[in-house]
Amino acid sequence: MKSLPMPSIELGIKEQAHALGFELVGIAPASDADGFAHLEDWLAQGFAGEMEYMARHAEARRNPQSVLPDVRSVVMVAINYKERPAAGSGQQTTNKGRVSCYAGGADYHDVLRAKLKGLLAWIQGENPGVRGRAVIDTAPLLERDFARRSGLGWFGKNTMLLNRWLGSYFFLGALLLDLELQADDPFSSSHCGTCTRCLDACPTDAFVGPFQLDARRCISYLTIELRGVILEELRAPMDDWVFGCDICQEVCPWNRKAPVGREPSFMPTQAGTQIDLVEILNLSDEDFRSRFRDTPLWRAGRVGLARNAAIALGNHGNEHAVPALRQALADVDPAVRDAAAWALERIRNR
Ligand code: B12
Ligand code: SF4
Ligand code: SF4
Repeated sequence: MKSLPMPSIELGIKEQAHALGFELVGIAPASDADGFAHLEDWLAQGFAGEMEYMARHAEARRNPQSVLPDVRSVVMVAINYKERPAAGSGQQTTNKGRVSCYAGGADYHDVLRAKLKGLLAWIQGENPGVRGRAVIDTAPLLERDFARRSGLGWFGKNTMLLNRWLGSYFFLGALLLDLELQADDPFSSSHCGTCTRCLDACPTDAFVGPFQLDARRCISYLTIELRGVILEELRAPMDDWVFGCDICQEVCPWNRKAPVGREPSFMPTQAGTQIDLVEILNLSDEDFRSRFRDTPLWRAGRVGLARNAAIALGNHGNEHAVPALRQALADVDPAVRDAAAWALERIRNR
């Protein structure tokens, strides 16, 4: 009697990853990142702004060996967070600020870390002694680079990794292993064609050209990463975004037909993707801590969110916000005071 062929470890890893909720999984060899020269160029042009961790750990992004010595393979996973469109979504509501749809639910770092640890435990069950490390923005690794290389998709002109089925509303995660695995073919085609919708739609002109983003002008950087005062010319185009920005993905044709995400923890919580700006502007440190501690918005800090809320209120131009903005003129932080003064001036001039 013929015995059935043993299922390969690669197949087993993929089945487990799907069972854990990852829509995409691919395997890349643990060699130098193909796009490292692009990263060097990007840093040299100053496009990273104040994200000095990008420059500090730049060399480490050349090869995953710097994250896990003896690494042999990089298992790349992707999980969909696309929101179900709500009635009236996209509409601006008076005194509400928009939060990027990636941040309406749980913090993706926590969700992916737990799933990747589950995957590692399964692999170690099959191959005792294997060492691995899960990475979700938590170590220097060019994630989109390895995702393309493991066959997950192509670099869109908006710099997002795109997949024909999922579009770009997905998070990436990596599991570095000291186990030699059969790698998948890299994704070598591009499906952007002559389209330039993302480049044309960016309200702050953050794209220097296709595939090149000057983060210093990106609303995502301004609202989440930048500490201190936001350049005046960028405040009006920020509109009512208070945490992240989805515009260069919203306009992408590949996201139109992409399925809605299945992971329950990414579904918007009560705060959701529209938050009350006046409430945010006048939050105390303690209120901020208790409301946002375990959410993605924690990263912006009380000051960052209050500054962003003041700018969004100025852009709404609604006089109801004047008392809260006046109160913010006495905020302990100069960036909040500056944004509140700008917003009051903008409302007055309307
Ligand atoms: C720094 C960072 C940012 C910065 C800078 C973004 C940027 N485009 O570089 C800011 C704060 C602006 C940002 C914003 C966002 N980010 Co971010 N970010 C990162 C981080 C930590 C590093 C990215 C990086 O290395 N940038 C440096 C540049 C040089 O690299 P790159 O853009 O990936 O470019 C690669 C290729 O495009 C290629 N390349 C570069 N130039 C050229 C030129 C040509 C001609 C070609 C062909 C290729 C090419 O080589 C590069 C290296 O591989 C990654 C996580 C990680 N560790 O990788 C998440 C990550 C990229 N971000 C993510 C997300 C979700 C976002 C936002 C959508 C969040 C939001 N809604 O606000 C926005 C999207 C804005 C945008 N259009 O990119 C996801 C993207 C998932 C995906 N499907 O692509 C990641 C992977 C996090 C994750 N684990 O899921 N982010
Ligand atoms: S996230 Fe928004 S601001 Fe940043 S590049 Fe995309 S459209 Fe422009
Ligand atoms: S909007 Fe067009 S150019 Fe931009 S990423 Fe999508 S398909 Fe590519």
